[in-house]
Amino acid sequence: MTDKVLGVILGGGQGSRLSPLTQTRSKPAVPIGGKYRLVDIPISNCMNSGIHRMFVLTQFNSASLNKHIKNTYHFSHFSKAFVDILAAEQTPDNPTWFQGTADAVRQCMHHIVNHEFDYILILSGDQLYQMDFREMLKAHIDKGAEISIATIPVHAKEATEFGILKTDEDSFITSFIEKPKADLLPDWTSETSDEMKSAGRNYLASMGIYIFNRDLLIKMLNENPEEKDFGKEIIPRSLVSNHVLSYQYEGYWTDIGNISSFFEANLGLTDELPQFNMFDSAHTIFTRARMLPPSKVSGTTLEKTIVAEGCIIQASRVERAVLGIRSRIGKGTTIANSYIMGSDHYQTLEEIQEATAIGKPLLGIGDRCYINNAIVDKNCRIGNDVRINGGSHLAEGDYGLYVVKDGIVVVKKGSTIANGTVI
Ligand code: ADQ
Ligand code: ADP
Repeated sequence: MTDKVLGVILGGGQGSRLSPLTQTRSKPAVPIGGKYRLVDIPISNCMNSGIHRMFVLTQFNSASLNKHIKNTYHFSHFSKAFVDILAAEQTPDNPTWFQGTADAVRQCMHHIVNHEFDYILILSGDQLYQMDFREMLKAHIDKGAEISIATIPVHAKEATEFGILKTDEDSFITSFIEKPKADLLPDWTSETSDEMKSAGRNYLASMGIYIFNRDLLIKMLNENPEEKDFGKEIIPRSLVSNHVLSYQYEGYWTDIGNISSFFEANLGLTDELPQFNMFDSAHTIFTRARMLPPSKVSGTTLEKTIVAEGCIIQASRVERAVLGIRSRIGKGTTIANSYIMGSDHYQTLEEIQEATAIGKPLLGIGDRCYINNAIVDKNCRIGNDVRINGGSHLAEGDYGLYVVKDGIVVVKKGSTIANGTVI
C-alpha cells in the first residue's frame, strides 16, 4: 500500500527557535549527529517504510538544502521515487509566506495533486525518531480511519507543549486540545500502558505525524482558507464529522525544535546505549555520500564521542561530544559536552602557513582550548587558548559571534574567535 502514499515533510517556518543555526540556512538543512541534516531523519523514516515519493516544504529555500537534497537523494530512472523541495513562493493568488503548517500544505497543494496518491503522510521536519509508517498505514486502513494521528504518552510537564487528546475504546479520538494550559491538565489524562504509567506518562500527545485520506485533506484545506494550522484548527475541527484514529507509539521520539532539545538530542547519541540507534541496519539513516578520508586521531583520550569522517584530532581529551565532518582539533585541547559541527572544506598547507604566520586562527579548534556546553557551528576558527564554558552562570543573549541560549554557547557559523578569548 505504500505506493499509494505521498510524504510531505514540514520543513519549518522561520526556524527562530533554532537560531542562530538557522541564520544562514533553512531548518531542514541544520546539521545533526555529525554528518546528517535534520531533513535526513523524516526522509529516512519514509524510505525505510517503503514510501519513496516526498516533498519537503520550506519557508526559506536555502542553497545548502537544495545542494543536500540534490546530492543525496538519487533514484533510478525506472522508479517513481523523488524528494522535491517546495519553497514558499509568491503567486498571483498568494502573496504571503506559509502562515502555518496547514497553510504550507495548502499553498503547495497545486504541486502535490499532480501526483497519484490515496493517502498523504504529513511529517514534522524537526523530530528524532525511527518509526515504521507501514504499521501506522495498516492501522489507518484496517480501522477505516479518515485521518490518523501518531500519538505518544507524555509526562504532565511536557503535556503543555503538545496537542493532547483522548480516545474511545477503539482508539478513535474523541477530543483534542492544542497545548493545554497547566490548569486544564487534570481533565486530559488517558489510560496508558503499565510501563508508561509507571514513568508518569499519563497524557496522550500528538506527535504531529498525520495520515489523511487524499480527498478529505483537499476538502478541509479548501473549505476554510483562514485555518492556518493543523494542531490549532484542522485537527480539532476534523473530530466533528470524521473518524480520526490515534496510532499509539511508545518508542523513542523527541522534538528537536529548540537549541536545548537539539543539543540534548545530539549529545544523547553519545550514550552507551543511545535511544536513537544509528547502528541499526534495518533503519539506515540516509545522507550524502561524501567520499571523505577516514578520521585521524593522535594523542587523544576519547570518551563517549562520535567522530564523523574526515576529522584530524590531536586534542588531549574529548568527552561526551559529537565531532562533525572535517573537524580539526588542536593539541592540548579539551572538549566536553559539546557538538562541534566541523567544516565544509579543508585549508591547504599554504593557507595554513600564511594564517599561522600572521597569527590568524585556523579553521577548526586551536591548541590548548577548553570547550564545554557549546555548539560550534560549521566553518568556525577557534583560536589557541580559547576557553568556552557554557552553563547557567552565563547571561542569555546574542553577543555577535555567539549566542547563549539555555546556558549553551552557540558559536555562529563561520565565526573567528581570537586567541585567548574567554567566554
Ligand atoms: P508544534 O511542533 O508546536 O506542534 P509547529 O510549530 O506548527 O507545531 O511545527 C510543526 C512542524 O511544522 C515543524 O517541523 C515546523 O518546523 C513545521 N512548520 C511550522 N510552521 C511552518 C511553516 N509556516 N511552513 C513550513 N513548515 C512549518 C505540532 C502539533 C502538536 C503536536 C506537536 C508534536 O501542532 O499538536 O503535539 O507538533 O511535536
Ligand atoms: P551549511 O552546512 O551551512 O548548510 P552548505 O551546505 O551551504 O553549508 O555548504 C557546504 C558546502 O559548501 C560544502 O560541501 C563545500 O563543498 C562548500 N564550501 C563552502 N565553503 C567552501 C570553501 N571555502 N571552499 C571550498 N568549498 C566550500
